[in-house]
Amino acid sequence: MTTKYQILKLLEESDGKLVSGGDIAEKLSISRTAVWKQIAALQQDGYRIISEPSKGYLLQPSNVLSAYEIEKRLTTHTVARPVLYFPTIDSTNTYAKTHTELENGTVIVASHQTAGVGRLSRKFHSPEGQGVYLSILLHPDMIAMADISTITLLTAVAVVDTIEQLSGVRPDIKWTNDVYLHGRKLCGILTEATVEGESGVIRNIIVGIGLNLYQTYEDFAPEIRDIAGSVFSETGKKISAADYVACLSKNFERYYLDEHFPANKASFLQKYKDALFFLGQTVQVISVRETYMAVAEDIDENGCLIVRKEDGTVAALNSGEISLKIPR
Ligand code: BT5
Repeated sequence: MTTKYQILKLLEESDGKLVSGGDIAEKLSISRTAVWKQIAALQQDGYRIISEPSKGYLLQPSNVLSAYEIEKRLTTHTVARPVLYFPTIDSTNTYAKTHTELENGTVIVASHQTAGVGRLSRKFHSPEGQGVYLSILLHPDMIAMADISTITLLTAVAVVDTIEQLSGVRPDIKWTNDVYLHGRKLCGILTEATVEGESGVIRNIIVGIGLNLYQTYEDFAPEIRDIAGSVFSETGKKISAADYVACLSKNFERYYLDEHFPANKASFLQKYKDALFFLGQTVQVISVRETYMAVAEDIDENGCLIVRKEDGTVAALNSGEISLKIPR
């Protein structure tokens, strides 16, 4: 552990009492100036540390996202071990795709993305300090192409469980990859895979999850202001990003590893269906080829959306190229 985090740990363990610079210096065999420099670095990271001249330092409750803060909260065996944190990155999915040598379960987390991506190369707004953006890298043993889209559904259930556990409110799911609350999108999921050209074997899966945490409606860019929301705007709760990453890692691990995905498909698909907010309603189906109105009836065992068109015919929609619009 670096000196900076050794000092942080001493402050965390002080039970609300001031810790003198002299005591820290002695315990860690460093100079008081070195202590002071590390305290300044911690403050720079966002820790609220009060300094009382000639008495010492006091750590106040702080909301900081870092690998240290996530690791402190982790209860997983594989997911997020290790966890890599970047204050700013282009895209956590891009990082995972270009660093597939990292271990199975590695999680890449950022507080800000300069080139966050959604499906079909759409932009995912990832402003600094307003949300949390992460990717889980997986090296599956043997996995069918069709199961990749079901991982998106599994992830949506893990996200919904996590937000409920931390805020007390259970959000909804919009097929296929969005988490909503009060008709506003809080979270988007993008699952990608790398396939070996020769054999067609799927080598890596990258599950990217972006969550809006703290925005008010005015904070969103004009093009998404009417459709986007955050955990704060919809529940009034400011949950910590580190709590969220640790809790989501645990929930994902449970559904994906502990329950032996895809053997548990039926049970998480039922949870997925229970969270869908538009079953039984008329929706607009938008594909590259056509746009039409249909009643959303069910989700089948492969995660396809079953719709009944106006002429009475039934279709099973595969997620890839299709978007849904739900009339308000
Ligand atoms: C998604 O695509 O929603 C998948 C987003 C995945 C983002 C994560 S963040 C970590 C990882 N690294 C990445 O680079 N990506 C992943 P899609 O269903 O195609 O939705 C994109 C659409 O959602 C956009 O066209 C906007 O209309 C809307 N949108 C963009 N940013 C948003 C935001 N922050 N909140 C709500 N809606 C947003």
